[in-house]
Formats: sequence, structure tokens, C-alpha cells
Amino acid sequence: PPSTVLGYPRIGPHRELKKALESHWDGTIGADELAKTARELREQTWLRLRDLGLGAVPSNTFSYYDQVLDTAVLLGAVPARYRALPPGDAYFAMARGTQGVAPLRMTKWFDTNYHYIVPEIDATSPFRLDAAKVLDEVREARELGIETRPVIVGPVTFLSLAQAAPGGPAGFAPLDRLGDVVAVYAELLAALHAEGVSWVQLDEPILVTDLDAAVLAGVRAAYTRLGDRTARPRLLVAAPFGELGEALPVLASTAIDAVGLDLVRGRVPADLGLLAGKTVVAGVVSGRDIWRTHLGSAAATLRAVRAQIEHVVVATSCSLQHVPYDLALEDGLDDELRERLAFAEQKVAEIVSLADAPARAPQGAPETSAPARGVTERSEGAPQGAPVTADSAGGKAVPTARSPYAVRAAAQAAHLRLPALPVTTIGSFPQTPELRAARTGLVGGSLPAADYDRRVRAEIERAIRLQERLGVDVLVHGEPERNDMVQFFAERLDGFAVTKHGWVQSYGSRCTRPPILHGEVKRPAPMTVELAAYAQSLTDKPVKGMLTGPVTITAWSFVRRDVPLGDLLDQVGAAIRDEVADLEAAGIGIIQVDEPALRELLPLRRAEQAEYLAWAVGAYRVATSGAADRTQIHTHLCYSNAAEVLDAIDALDADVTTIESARSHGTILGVSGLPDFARGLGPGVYDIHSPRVPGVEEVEKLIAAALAVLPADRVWVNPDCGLKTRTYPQVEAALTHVVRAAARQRLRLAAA
Ligand code: THG
Ligand code: ZN
Repeated sequence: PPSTVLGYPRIGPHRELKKALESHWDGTIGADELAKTARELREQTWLRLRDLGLGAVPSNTFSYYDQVLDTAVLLGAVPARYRALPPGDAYFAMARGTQGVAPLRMTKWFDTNYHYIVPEIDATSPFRLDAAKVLDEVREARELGIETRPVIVGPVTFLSLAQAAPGGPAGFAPLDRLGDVVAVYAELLAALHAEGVSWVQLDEPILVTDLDAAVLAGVRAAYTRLGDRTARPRLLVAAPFGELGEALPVLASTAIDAVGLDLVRGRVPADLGLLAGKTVVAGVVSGRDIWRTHLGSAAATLRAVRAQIEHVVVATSCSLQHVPYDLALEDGLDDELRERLAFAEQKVAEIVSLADAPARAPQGAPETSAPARGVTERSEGAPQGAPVTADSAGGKAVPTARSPYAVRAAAQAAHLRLPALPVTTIGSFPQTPELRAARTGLVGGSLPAADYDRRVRAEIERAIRLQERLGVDVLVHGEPERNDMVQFFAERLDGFAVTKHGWVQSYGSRCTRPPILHGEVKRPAPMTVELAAYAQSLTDKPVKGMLTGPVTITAWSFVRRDVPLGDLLDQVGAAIRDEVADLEAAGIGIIQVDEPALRELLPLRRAEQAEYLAWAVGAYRVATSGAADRTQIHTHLCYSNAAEVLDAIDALDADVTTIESARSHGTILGVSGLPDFARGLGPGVYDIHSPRVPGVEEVEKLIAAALAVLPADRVWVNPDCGLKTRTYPQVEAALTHVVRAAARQRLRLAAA
């Protein structure tokens, strides 16, 4: 049978695109050189997929920044403020901003760690087809003798993820313009048909979320209209990341040619027969993890599909953009683990072998065995680590409630003696080029560990001295020893492996190397205590200990599938709990446990969300509830996350919560329920995402806005987020203004 993948990584096996993009942005290389690198990467991908024996090769899976942004350009949905710029500049201006124009918003793509650019749609601007990129890629591949299937974000997902342009009519939603947008997709189909393209893929992951009747009606109308066109390529609608549910009969009722099902996350649908006559692109190889596929279970799933459907294509569950390129690049993994792994290339090989296997079931095998759904089946042939012992299930055994907040607050006030409106920062200080070079030297072996440690300590001293001089009240050590806030902990915990080249795109040119949680999680030794104690030894002011929370460590790793997520979270929580205890014992009185990914793992279907949130909150409390009353626990979250999972944030029971909000002009304070937070709250007053330094009055206004809705003794003053991406001069200037603004507001409070 035929085979395909729904998408492929594009950053380059050695992050060639990242390097070219960043060189282009800093002016080292021109647009033509960037384009040349991009073309080479696309060609390598097509040739590799063909050579691996894949049946149908996708195109338009390349992007200079993001596939949703590419779709906005394809549809001519470029907001007016960018249109004055030359096209190449407009693209990167939407993604990253310029001196004069702010970028579009960026947010997480479904429940992944990939970020897309949020399109801005207004009520009236005309859409206009700009198919150049899609057609160029088809032609480029054709020059290599490869016919491809262009992949494009579908109209319903595109508009569902878009936001209404600011200042538009009340009640307008981007989906109101579905008809206009579908008209452009129809033109696109005609253009692809004229180009001789035989298949096109429209990605519609929104179809695996809970959709109301109006949206389902929109889906029906859109795909009826596109399906009914005569001069068009055959149309594949792909629905990754879950089960289609109520959208399946809707798609079935249209004239589209194929449906892509995620049969890793979802079961073989009971109503699969409704798709009879169409092709089913059976996603039996996971595009979301790095585990080898259990080929026996995948084959059983394929048989269950074939029992009802004549035309079946073997495929990935979603694009492979969420996994690294090639396991062969890793030389440091132990063999027992390596045996269990498959990166993008290896997954393509799995698909090819499944497609090549005889379609008929072996004698006596059940024809209708249902799910390939992860867990037990997939672990049969690929053991996925030691079982969790009662002992290591950690959280189940430990108490997870602290004393009432009033008791803690009194103990903390007596112990910490902080002023009103205490000023703090979120954790990281600028990572200087010298520091990055030193880390590269350490990893490469050219810089001895003792020298690296000296540099790190010098950097900590610099950060502490600066904060003292500026008058910050609760200091941080600045995290110069950390690369990534998850990688750092994974390198120090048992049960995790880290990779050397396992890069996955996070947004634009930025990548992460998700660690692999493959075994029982244990903390063999303290991870952060030595440098925290060193920082505290330099000053009489309190220094915050800085930890990443269990949900975030788990969310940003590839995790084993043979243990329920709740148990994994508790194991990681138990390791962090031990670290909290050791920080306390070393004299650290304030400990921040960050959960920026709290919202990310939220299941896409509402029915599954409560269970997840209970697990997530439970694990956070495993991590933090061992702290003494007088130890102040902080946490930090981002705005978009906060508004949606407010009850869960409240249930974390942290003494102080800092939240990103400067960009939203304090509107976080308007989020209903937030002012009822009965504990400390620090709405960010300095937008660290911008190089701009805010003035004293501007910061004062934001503090005053907080004081207008919160009791004064609960308000904290802090930037939005870590300062890692800023420069020292920017940070010094901005924090000077923040401290001055807090001082003025304190005087006003004292006078009142
Ligand atoms: N770590 C991880 N995932 C994340 C974040 C993180 N997901 C959400 C958010 N933060 C994404 N933001 C970033 C910001 C910067 C970078 C990556 C993700 C980044 N990466 C370096 C690069 O691409 O050059 C590599 C960092 C490294 O050495 O590991 O700058 O903070 N896991
Ligand atoms: Zn943040």
C-alpha cells in the first residue's frame, strides 16, 4: 500500500536554517544566500524521503518561520501596518517586529511546544491569493523528478487560531469570514490543478477539539464547496492530535478524497465506515514522540482500518516537525535506550516497512483489533523503562497541603521582613556572548570545568552586586549556569537522557532539545543548592532559589508512554520536593518553582481537562508542600496561560504568583477572579520581550493599576519574565526605573 508523512522537520539536521536566518537578521548574509540554504534544505528533504522509499512526498512543509504565517501570506491576510514594507521584510516584521512596528502575537500550536504566529483578521480587508511559495516548491521538487503533495493549514483551523484585528466591530470573529477565505482556497485549488498537482493536504487539527454546531456547519460548508470543485487536485484533510469525533460524519458527507486520522492518540473510529469510498491516511506512527513504533500493533490497526476501507495509506499521526531528524547523529545514548528510539528518519523507515508488509493478517490474528493507542501495545516490543515502584510514586505517599495561607504569611513576614511592594525579578539575567562561549568551551572540552565554574560564579557576583546597587528587594542569582530550564534539570536527574543533536523547532529560529524521560525519575544529588548558597553568601538580602516545576519538566520532554502521566508528574514532583528541602536547609528562604507549561498539556477535549489539571496541581503540591511555613514559595506564569486555567493556578497554593502582563497593559488584572487571589501577586510591569526601556511614570501607572484592585500588602513589583534575552544596559536602565517607581508608590501608600 502507499505511504506518506504529514510533514517533516525543516530547521536542518544541523540547524542550518537557524544559522542562516540569524545571519540574515544580523546582516551577515543577504536574502539570496538565505534562499539558497533554504532551497538546499528542501531538496535534501525531498531526496531523502524518496530514497527512504516513501510513496508520497509532501512539499510546502518548509517555512522561513512558521506555517500559519505562511498561510496568512498565501491568503493575503497581511495587516495594513506591514504592507508598506517590501514582501520579505513584511514577513519577518510580522514574525519578529521591526524598530517601528510590533510583531504579531505568538502562541502554542495545540498541545505542542511549537509556537505559531497568530494571524490578525479584520471584518472587511479583501483576501487575495499569493500562491508563489506553494507553486515554487512544487516546481523545485519536480526539477528533481519528484511529484509532491503541498501541505497547507486548512481554512477552519487558520481562522479558528486567528485573532480579530484590534479596533474592529464588537462581536466580530475571524471565523465570520470563512466564506471569503474558502473562496481563496478554491482559487488555490485551481492554481494547483493548472500546475498539474494531483494531491493537496489541508491540515485541520482544530477538528479534534470540541466544536460547536456553528463551527461544524462551517466545516461542512467549506469542504462541500472545495470538494464540489471540478478542476482541482485530490483533497486530503488531515486531523492530527486526537480523534475526529463529531467532525468525522461532517467530512464524510463532503466530496473530499481523503481523511488523515491520528490513530496513535485516537482509536479506530466506530463510524469509520462512513468514509468508505474515500482514502484513509492512517496515522499509525507517532509524530509526537521519539519511541519506536510497535510494528505488530500498528499492523493490527491498519488491518482494522482495511476491514472497512478499501484505500488506506500508511502515515504518521501528524507532521514530523515535532521530532528531531535522525537518531544516527546521536553517539552518546546507551544502547538499551537507543534500541527503543526512532527520530524522523527512522519513523519514515517504519512507515515504509509497514506499507511493504503483506496486507493480509497472519493466520489467526484478530482482524478488528482496535487501538494502536500508545501505551501497552507500543511497549510490547519496545520496553519503555522500569516500572514505577510504590516508593517512587512519591506524591501518593506525601502530604500535599501546607498550613493555611494566613499562618504562612505571618511566618514569612516575620522571617523575611520585606518592604511593602517588594521588587523582584523572575530569575534569569542576560546571558552574555562570553558566557555562551564559555559553555561551548566546557562542552567541547577546551575549557576546564574549574575555569567554567569560576566564570559562572563571577557572573553570579555581577548580578548580585547589580541588584544590590539598584535596590531590588528579593534577589536572584541570574542562572548563568543554565542553558535551558528543562535540559538543566534533565541532565541532573536519573531517568532522563539528553541528546546532542535532537533539536526541535520551538519558534522561528529557536529550538530546544527535549530530554527523554525513559526510566524511573530520581534525584541522585542536589542540583541547584551550591550556587544558590553561593549567591546568598554574597548578600544580606534574600536570594530566591530557582526551580522548574514538574509539569514543565515533563511537558518539555519526550516521556515514556507505559506509565500514566499523573505518575510521571508525581515522580518529577518528588525529585523537586527533595531539592526544595535541600535549598531550605542551605538557608534559602524564598524558592520559586516555575510552571510556564501548565496550560500546554491541557487536553484538547474539555472532558479530559479536569483530570489533567488535578494531576498537574497535585504534582506541583508534591514539589512544594514540604516547605516550612516561613519559606515563601513563588511561581511564575505567562498571561495567555493564566486566564484560561486560573482555578488551577489558585490551587497551586503558591505564596506569590508573578504573571506576564505589561504587554496587555495590566489587563490581566481585569481577568475575573484574579483579584480574588488571596495570596501575593506580581503582575509584570516591564515587558522584557521588547528592547524598549519603560519610563518611571509608565511603571508607576501599572503598579497603581494593581493597587486599585488588590490589597497593598499582596502586590509585588517585577518584570514580565526572565531577563535572559535582554542586554545588561537595558536591564540596568529598566530596573532602575522599576525600583524608583516602586519607591514612589510606597511613599504614596505610607502617606495614605
Ligand atoms: N525551554 C523549553 N521549551 C520552551 C521554553 C524554554 N518552550 C516555551 C518557550 N520556552 C519557548 N521559548 C524558547 C526561547 C528560546 C529558545 C528556545 C525556546 C532558545 N533556544 C536556543 C536556540 O535555539 O539557540 C538553544 C537553547 C539551548 O541551548 O538549549 O533560545 O525555555 N525547553
Ligand atoms: Zn515568563
